[in-house]
Amino acid sequence: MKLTTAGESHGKTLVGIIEGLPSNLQLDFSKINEDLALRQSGYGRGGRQKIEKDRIEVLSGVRNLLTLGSPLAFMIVNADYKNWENCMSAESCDVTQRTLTKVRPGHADLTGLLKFAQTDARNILERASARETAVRVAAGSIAKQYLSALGVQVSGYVKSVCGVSDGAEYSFEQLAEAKKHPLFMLDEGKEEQAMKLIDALKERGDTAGGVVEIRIHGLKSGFGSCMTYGEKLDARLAGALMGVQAIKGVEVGLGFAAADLPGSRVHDEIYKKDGAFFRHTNNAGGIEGGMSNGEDIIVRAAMKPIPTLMRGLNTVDFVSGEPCRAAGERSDVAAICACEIILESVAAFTVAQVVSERLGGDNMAQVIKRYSELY
Ligand code: EPS
Repeated sequence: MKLTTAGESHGKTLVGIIEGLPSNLQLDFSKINEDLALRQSGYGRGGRQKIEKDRIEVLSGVRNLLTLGSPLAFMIVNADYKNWENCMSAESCDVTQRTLTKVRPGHADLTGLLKFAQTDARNILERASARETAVRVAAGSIAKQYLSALGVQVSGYVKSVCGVSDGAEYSFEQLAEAKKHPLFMLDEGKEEQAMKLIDALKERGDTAGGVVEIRIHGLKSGFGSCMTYGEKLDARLAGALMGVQAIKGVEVGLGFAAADLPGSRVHDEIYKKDGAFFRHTNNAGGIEGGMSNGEDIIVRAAMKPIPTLMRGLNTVDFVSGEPCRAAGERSDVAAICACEIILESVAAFTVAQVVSERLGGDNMAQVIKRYSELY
């Protein structure tokens, strides 16, 4: 299973193509659009989300709500394009409008300009923009429907915002509550505190990041491999999560905390009852030897603060070479809720890829039968 995305932030449309889906997967488009709306939601988002109303429009690969086994192509239209057509069109247009040369620290602007031999960072940032993640959310939502047919669920919540951290542990079932909250947090006191902090940062023209936890529930053991490093499930998930804009760190299970503890307090002891193996703890985050072990898979990712600050940071104008403040027309203050649903989607797509690599299957009935035969 493979996803290709295309599209610029203020271009005509975003596009996705998924190859390798089996036939006869029943799709619920309203669920995909719900995930797209969640990506646009959350406390601290900026003006752009008032313009967009993201919806999936399927172009091929589906008939009467059922996948055909052919490439599934879809688009998500950029409503803002009408305001940018005169400088973003593929046809001849006026590229002297909306140029960006006051390169933003933390964004792709400067390194992209040098690498792609450009003088206007617009040619870099349009693609580097997190707008592209709308496609990954739609694809991840389809992957969730594929996994759901096997009894595998994916969920998550926001664990911290700019240092306001929820240290509690929650059951998988409790995570469903998170999306009802303005910051997808489960501790209301912490959430209140985080919202006040976002207000204060907005006032100061500053931005926030945070930490998101994603869980995959119900995946049988043996997905991934201990035999070749590229097939390790933790490596696949970490690579996919790190591939999301603004992610600077990923951990699995206890993660970095495991390095500070003796082995007796880290490794999950193994028991057997009625023919089934189980553990009382899940410090490994559901992955041992690069393979799922049947417990919940737990991954956390750290999002850096948004690099477009309304107050601007010190930088240099790429064309004049003069010191200046970085550009900032409008910006999200925090996009941690978007980050949560994006990471959930990317994790779901990665697990769906790993499942389809192991099980193959031309049609859903075959996939479901093969999955049911596993331990
Ligand atoms: C982004 C800048 C902002 C964000 C955008 C990502 O867009 P604009 O420049 O239009 O104000 O809103 O994210 C989205 C549009 C989105 O849908 O997530 C950036 O520079 O990365």
